[in-house]
Amino acid sequence: MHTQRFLVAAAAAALVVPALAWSHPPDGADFQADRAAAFAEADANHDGALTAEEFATFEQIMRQHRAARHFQHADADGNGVVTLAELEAMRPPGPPPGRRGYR
Ligand SMILES: [Ca+2]
Ligand SMILES: [Ca+2]
Repeated sequence: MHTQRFLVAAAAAALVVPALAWSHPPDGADFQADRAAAFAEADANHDGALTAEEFATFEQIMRQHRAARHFQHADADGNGVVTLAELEAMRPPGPPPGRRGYR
């Protein structure tokens, strides 16, 4: 019955591998978590909806979160500061320079 035991172990391994892959969620999941956290933080009266004033706070928090994520991404060696070399080595998240602005 060694074969059966091997199959169980293989099945368990197949379940573990996708779980490990989730420990590094894609940016989309990060963004959703950020948005949920920012919403909760901005909803000052906790009624589950944002007034115009609360929405302005929400936007401000989202900007800060985005800046913090960009900073972490730019700080390649993780020493807490971003050098010009690190900025130059980093792939820009937006459109390439010279093609700024939206249509
Ligand atoms: Ca509210
Ligand atoms: Ca650095």
